[in-house]
Amino acid sequence: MSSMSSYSSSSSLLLFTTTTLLALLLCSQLQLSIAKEQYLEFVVIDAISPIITHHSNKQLTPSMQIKEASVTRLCRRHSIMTVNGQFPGPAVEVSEGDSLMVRVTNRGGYNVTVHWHGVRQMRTGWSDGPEFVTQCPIRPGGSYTYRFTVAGQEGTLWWHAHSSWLRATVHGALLIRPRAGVSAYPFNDAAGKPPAREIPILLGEWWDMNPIDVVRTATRTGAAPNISDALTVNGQPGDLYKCSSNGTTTFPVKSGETNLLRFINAALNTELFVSLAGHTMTVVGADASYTKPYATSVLMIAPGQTTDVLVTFDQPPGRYYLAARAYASAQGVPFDNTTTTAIFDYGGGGSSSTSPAMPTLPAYNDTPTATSFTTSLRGLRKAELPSRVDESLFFTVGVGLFNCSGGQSCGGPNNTRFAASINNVSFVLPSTTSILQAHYGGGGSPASTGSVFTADFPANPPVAFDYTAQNVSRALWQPVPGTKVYRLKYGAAVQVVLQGTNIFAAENHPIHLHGYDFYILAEGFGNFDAATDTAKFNLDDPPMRNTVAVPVNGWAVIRFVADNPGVWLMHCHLDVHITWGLAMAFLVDDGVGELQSLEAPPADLPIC
Ligand SMILES: [Cu+2]
Repeated sequence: MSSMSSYSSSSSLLLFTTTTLLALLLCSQLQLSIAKEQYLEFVVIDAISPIITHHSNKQLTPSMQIKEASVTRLCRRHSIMTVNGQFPGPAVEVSEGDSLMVRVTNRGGYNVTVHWHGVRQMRTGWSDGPEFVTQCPIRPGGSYTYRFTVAGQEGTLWWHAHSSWLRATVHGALLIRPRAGVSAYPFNDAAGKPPAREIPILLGEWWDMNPIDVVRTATRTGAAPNISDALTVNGQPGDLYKCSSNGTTTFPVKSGETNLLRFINAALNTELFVSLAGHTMTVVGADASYTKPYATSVLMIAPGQTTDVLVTFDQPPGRYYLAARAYASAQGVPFDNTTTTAIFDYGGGGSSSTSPAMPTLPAYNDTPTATSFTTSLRGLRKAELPSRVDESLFFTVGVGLFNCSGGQSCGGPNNTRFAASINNVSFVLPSTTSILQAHYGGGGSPASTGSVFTADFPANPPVAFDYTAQNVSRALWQPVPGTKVYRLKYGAAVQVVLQGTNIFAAENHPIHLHGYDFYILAEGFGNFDAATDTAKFNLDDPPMRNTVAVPVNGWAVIRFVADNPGVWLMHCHLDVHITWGLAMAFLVDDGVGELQSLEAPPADLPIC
C-alpha cells in the first residue's frame, strides 16, 4: 500500500506499466489475450481510499468508462458525467518513464475526449486529446485507447475531458513519482526522509445545473455563461455551503509529520487563492517541474496549474481549515464569490464540536498577492535555454465582442455576442476532422480555401495599439473568426510575448500550451516594451510550466524549443474564454528521421 491513505474523497485507479507488465509476463497468470496485445490495463478498485500502483488485482475493469452517475450537492440530486462513476475521477499514479495505454469507452450521451494535461506527448500527438485539434471526439458507444509515455516530468499533472464543458466533472489527478532506483524527490522532511504522505487536492467548480446546458445556453444567446454555485475540494463544497457539512472533505494527518500536498486547479473559470489555517506551505513544484523551495501562507493557482507543497503539521493538535476562493482580476465581471473548505485533522478524534481554525484569504481582487506568489517561483535547477531565438512572436490575448449579425441571438452587452481572441483571431474548431489529421493527410495548405485550417496565424497583432489603455477604441473590439495555425520548423527556439488587453475587461488569463513545457522569463504590467523589459528576463532559473497566468492588464514572456512535432493547442484555460475563441495552435513540422517525426495515427483513432 502506498502512502496515500489519507486521500479519502476519491477512489483509486491502478495501472500496469511496461515494467510491471514484463514482470507479470515473466512470473505469471496474465491472461493470454492481454499478453498478446501487450496491453497495459487501467483497473479500478471501487474503494474509498488508497491509491496503489503496480499491483495486480483480481477484480479489474480494464477501461476508463465515461458514464453518468448520481450525486447530491447543495441539497439537490444531479446526474453527472464521470469516469467509472467517480467524482472526482480516479487518480492515475505513475513513475517517470512509464508508458501507458488507457482505453476510454464512452457510455455517456455526449461526445468526449480525454486530455492528459501537461504530458508532453513526444511524437504521440494523437493521444493529446483536444477535440477537433488532435482527434475527432469519441462518440457515445465508441472507444479509443490513449498511448503515451510520461518522460522527463515529475510531480503533479492531471487528466480531464477536452470536449465542451465536460471537464467540470470528468477530471482526475495524474501523479508522477521519480523512478525508483533512478531518481528521488529533491526534498525531504526535517529528519531527512521523504514526505510521510502525499495528498492530492483537486479544486473544482460546481453548477447547480448541467454544465453542458450552461455553456450551450451561453453559446446560443451570446451572453456570458452562468457563474458556478460552489467551489469544491475533492468534489465537496464544504462546511460553508447548504447541505454540505456531512460531505466535507477531511484529511486525517499525523502530528509532526511532513506531507506533500498536490494541488490541482480543476475549476473551469476561477483562479483561486488557497490557504491552510495556522500552517506555512513550502512550494516545491509546479506543473510537474521542481521549484526552489518557497515558503508562503497563500497560493494562487489558476485553472490548469498544479502546485506541490510541503506542510509540516507542527501546530497544536486540532482541526484546521484549508480554504479556497476566487482571485477575480476582472473589474465589474460577475464571479463565484463563495469559499470552499476542507479540514486537516490531527486532533486525535473528538473535539469536532469546536469549529476548525479558519485561514485569512486575500481579497478577491488582490493582484499584488497573486503576482507576488507567481513571480516568487524559481526553477530548481539552472535553465537549459537556447541562446538564440528563431521565432519572436507577440500575441495579444483578451476578450472582445462580435457585432450582431442577422438571425443571431445577441445577449451580450449592447446587442453583441461575447468573443475572445489571440492576435484578433477568434479560434474556431473544425467540425469535419481534426487539425492534426488534416495536417497528416495534407489538408492545410496555406492558400487553399475550404481546407480545414490555414497556416497564416499572425506573428504579431494586425494593428499595434495601446493594449492596456483605459479606453481601447471600440473599432478594435471585434475579432475575426478563423481556424489558423502558426507553423514552426522542428527545433526552432520560440519566444512568445503574451500581452493582455484591456478590451471589454482586462483579466488575468491562464494560458496553457499543449505538448510543451515552457520557461516563464518575465512578467509585468502595462504594455511589454522590448527596449526595457528584455533586461528583466530571468535566463538563470526561470520556472518551467505548462500554464502561465498572464497578469491582468499586463504581459508574460515564455520560451520553448519546438522539439515535438504535431499540432499543439495554446489557449486560455478559463473555459468561458476558450469557448469564446481565446485559442490558437502551433503546427510543428517533423525534423529529420523517425525520432524527430510524428508517429503514424493509431488504427482506432475516432472518425468524425
Ligand atoms: Cu482567459
